[in-house]
Parts: sequence; C-alpha cells; structure tokens
Amino acid sequence: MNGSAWGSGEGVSRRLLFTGTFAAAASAVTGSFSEAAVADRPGRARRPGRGMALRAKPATVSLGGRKVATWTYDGMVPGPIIRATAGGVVRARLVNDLPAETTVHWHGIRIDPRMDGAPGYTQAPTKPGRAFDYVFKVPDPGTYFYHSHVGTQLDRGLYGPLVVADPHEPLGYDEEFVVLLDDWLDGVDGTPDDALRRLNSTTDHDDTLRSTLLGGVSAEIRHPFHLINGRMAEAPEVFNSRPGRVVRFRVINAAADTAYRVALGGHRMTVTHADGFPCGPATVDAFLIGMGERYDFVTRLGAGAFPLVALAEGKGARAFAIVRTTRTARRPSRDVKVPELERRLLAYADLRPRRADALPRPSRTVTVTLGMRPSGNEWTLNDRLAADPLRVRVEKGETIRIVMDNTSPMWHPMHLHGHTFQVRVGDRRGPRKDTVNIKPRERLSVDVECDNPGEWMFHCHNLYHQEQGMMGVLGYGPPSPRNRHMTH
Ligand SMILES: [Cu+2]
Repeated sequence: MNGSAWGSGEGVSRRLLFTGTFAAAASAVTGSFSEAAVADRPGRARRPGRGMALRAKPATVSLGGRKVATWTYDGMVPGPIIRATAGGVVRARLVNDLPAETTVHWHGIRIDPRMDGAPGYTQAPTKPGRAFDYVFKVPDPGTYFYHSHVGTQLDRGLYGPLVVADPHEPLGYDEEFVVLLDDWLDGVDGTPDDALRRLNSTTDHDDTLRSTLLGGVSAEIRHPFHLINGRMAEAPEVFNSRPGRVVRFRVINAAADTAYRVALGGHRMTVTHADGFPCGPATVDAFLIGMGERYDFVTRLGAGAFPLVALAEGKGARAFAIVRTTRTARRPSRDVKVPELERRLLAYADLRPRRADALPRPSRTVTVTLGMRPSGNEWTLNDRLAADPLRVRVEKGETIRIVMDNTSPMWHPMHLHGHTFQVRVGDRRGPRKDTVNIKPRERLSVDVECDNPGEWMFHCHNLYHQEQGMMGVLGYGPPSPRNRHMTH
C-alpha cells in the first residue's frame, strides 16, 4: 500500500501547528502539541488523500530549561498528537531518517498484528532511509500512545499521544488536555544505550531508589529530568482554561523507568478511564501510574493557577505543569507543597468495569513467574529470557487466566500487545487494561479473551527490564517459522 491513497503528503499540510503555550490557549484540545487528525469516519473510509507522515529523525530539541540532541518524530518531543475516531482508520507513513532500524508500536490498540510494530514478532523493522505505511482500524475509543519498539529507542524522544475519540462520547466535559509524562536522560547522561551498558556492567545497583508504594526498589536509573509534554519543571507546560470548567485530563506515562504519583493541587480528581477503557467513576486525590499505563480523570477547575505534579516514585524528583484559569493568579512554584499527593490514592479495586466490558469466564489458568537472576541484570518470565522466550500458547476463541507471580525484588508493569485483559480484583472482575503493575511478592491475575490471532509481545514495560530479558510471547496455535521475523 502506498502512493495514491496518500494524496502526496496532503495530510501533513493539513496539520494545525501550535507552538508555545499561548497558542495552546487558542485550542481547547491540543495543549502545545501539533495536531494531526487522521481518522476516517466509518462509512467515509474511501475518501482519498487522508493520512499523515511521521518522520523519525535526529533533532536538537528544547526541553524548556535545556537543549538536547535526541531522536524524535517530526523534530519534536513529544511527537504530534494523533487523533482518530473509534471505528475509523489511522494511516500513518513512518519515514525512517534515523541512523538505525525502527518501528512504531501503537500501545494499547487491538490492532492487526502486521501493524503492531513489534520487530521480529509481527513485522520486520524499517531500515534507515526506508518507509512503512501503518494502516489500521482503531476499534475502541480511549487514550493511547505510540512509540518505537526497537531496543532502547523509547527512552529517546520517540513517543507521542494517540487519542481515539468516541463518536458517542457519554462523558460530559468542556475541554480536554493531554498530559504526557516522561523520564529523560538522552543527550544529558549519554544515550539510553549507554545507560543500558552501564546497568549491564554493574552488580552494584542504586538501591536508594525506593518507594513504599511500589514495595521496595522502584527503579533502575536516576534520570536527570522529568517532563510533562516535553517540558522541564523550570519552564513548565501551562494548560489555560477558565474557572468552573469541567476538564478531562488524559494522562499517559511514556517513561522508561519511572512510576509517577499524580495530583492536581487544590482539586480532587474523578478517574473515568483506565488504559482507554471506561470505568468507575472513582473520586480520589492522586493516582500512581506505571510505565505504559494511562488514566483519564475529570475535574471542575477552581479559580487560580494550580500545580499539576507527577512525583517520580523513589527518585526524589518530580515533573510539573501549571493549570491556569485566571490571568492574575500567582504562578505556583515548582517545589510547592501539594498535600493531595499524600491523601486518598487510587487503587485498582476502585476501578469498576462497565458490564459491557466483562470478559467470559476463563477455561484454564497459566502461571507466569516474574523473576530475577542473581546478577540483578536479567529479568525472566518462567525463568526464560527474551532470546529464548516464554511462549504462552493459546487457541482462538478461548479465554485464559494468566496468574502473574512476582518472585523478584522489584515491581513490574506488565504489558500485553493486541488485547486488553481484565484485571482480577480479589474474586471479582476489575478494570479492563493492557498494562498492570505487579509489586514484589504479589500475585495478580488477568483474564485474556483470545480473539486476535497473532504472535503478541507480553513484556515488562520497564524498558531496561525488557532489554534485560523480560519479554515473552502470547501466540496462537503452534509456533511456526512464519510467525517469527514476518516480513511485510
Ligand atoms: Cu520489570
């Protein structure tokens, strides 16, 4: 697929570019991102000329207080917001101007396996100088993101938000903001590859990175910066609104190695969606969000300027942005105390699924043990590493229960491609999710309806654990050579 359907880059010229935080005020929904609307609405899918290009390339970008050389989509961090409508089609041409192979993974989307961006599993990576056309249906509304799935590229600037609108949106709100969280080291402490090499060559890990919420050692690497929408706390993102407005925040954790505790000073938050799926509502003061997770919350804004903070768990640092509803209010300082962080915290048990999202009862159980080898540099699934991965074999049409038993001394945000599972909360059905945090010594079960045949990555979304082996497969039927290194 190429050529005519793309209308010679028309999609790119249709982009509305917003730069800086003042321009963001002009648009109710974009923050300071550029926006690329790429959906074909159902029934209009044959309209020609729709689509967009996504150019992966090295660039020097400003994080606010500092410029860094990194790898980006379209020269910006984060990459452009991609907006689609549920039931529509996304057409995005990846153009690879990096000096390395790359892919785009559409995190959380129930996708055609050939479009999943999982190198060596469902597609070959795209070589430097080449392009690949991602064309896929987005069946479910919600908050998602896209990122490279090659090596440590996610810990560069290769990520951006993917928002799928609900054509029958039941939630009432006046406007929405996307809040993309990230930990940053690229171009400051070398590259993520350097960080991985350092990690692999030491047995003396930094065990001061601890969080009681996460049950002990919380992280592997002390990233120097924590960002909201690509901005450091020194020059924060400002979300401009008006007093009394009901605002939907779409919060995405695109970090490599950091869980964040998120709160909006002076406000409670009503969590309405987990990993894109409606649930709750649950009114809390703060929530913990692991790598790869997303939460949507709504709140009615007061009058003033409020800190939106994301505490980097166990790292003694935080990301910071400002929500402003009056022009004259004094700007909160980036180290302002936010008591909401210490108050009522969201738990998975608070997230009640809709009846429509209940999955069938599972017919069997598979146990997956999350482990660590004694070096502390290899993370395993049933004692296997990525090079010779655990393969959970399933058949189309069955529902299985995966019991994840964490015997390792760290927590893991486990992510399954191509599906959303149902988290078990005690003996009842919990939220539909695609990424779930499992603390040390915890056992947590998820039910998976096997309705999307393919070879799907099942892995820890701590990027460094993933690169240190914590990668398995959920595969349909007997493994076949065709399933590995599938070409396009
Ligand atoms: Cu992990």
